[in-house]
Amino acid sequence: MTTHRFVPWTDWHDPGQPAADAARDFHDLMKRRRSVREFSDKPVSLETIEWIVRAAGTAPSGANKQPWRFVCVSNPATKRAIRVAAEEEERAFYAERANEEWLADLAPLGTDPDKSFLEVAPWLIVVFKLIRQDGGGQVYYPTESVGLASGLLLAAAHHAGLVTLTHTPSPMNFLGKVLERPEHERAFLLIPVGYPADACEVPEIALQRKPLSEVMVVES
Ligand code: IYR
Repeated sequence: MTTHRFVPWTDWHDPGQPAADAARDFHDLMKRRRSVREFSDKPVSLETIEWIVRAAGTAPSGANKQPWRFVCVSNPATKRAIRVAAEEEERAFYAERANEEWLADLAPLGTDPDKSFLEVAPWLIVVFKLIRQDGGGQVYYPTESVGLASGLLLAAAHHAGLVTLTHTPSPMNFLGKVLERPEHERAFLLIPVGYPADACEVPEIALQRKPLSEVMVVES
């Protein structure tokens, strides 16, 4: 029988200030994150992207199976192929797949089938969910796990002074084809990463967040 070792854990993060102050500071940083569609072509180093992906990979996951792959694309030809394929899906989405309510909800965002940011942003991080381990073993709660990792990825990029877009071309299976990923990897999110364009704008609704009273219920 295998013995499962436990090891002492001592590097718990002590913020060195009251928890409420540390929590407020983090909130003040995170509230400045916006989904951005106007990117600069200013380069971002591979090292930066590697640290961001490492941070994403610290997320908790079902039975610690870490069911994710982050395909990081800076190659212009590959970015172009992704843009072309994404725009084809998006044209169908805007012309026929989306219903009236969905289109009305998107109107304030000003989105359309033009996805030029997919070629402008220096990096596209394509997040894949593993529905089985590479060796074929089971994974658990892969959707929750990869969602958590993606959230950390967005926070890590923001912390590094970069901007992101959580892009969900629909359907997304073209990404597995363009990037020649194996069958057990399912495209989950397409995240352009870079710097904002000069005079970058975001929709006004991107500034609105629900008040605590709407999102929080306290039972004490
Ligand atoms: N995938 C489309 C539409 C879209 C859908 C949602 I929900 C958004 O929050 C934003 C866009 C597009 O990217 O244009």
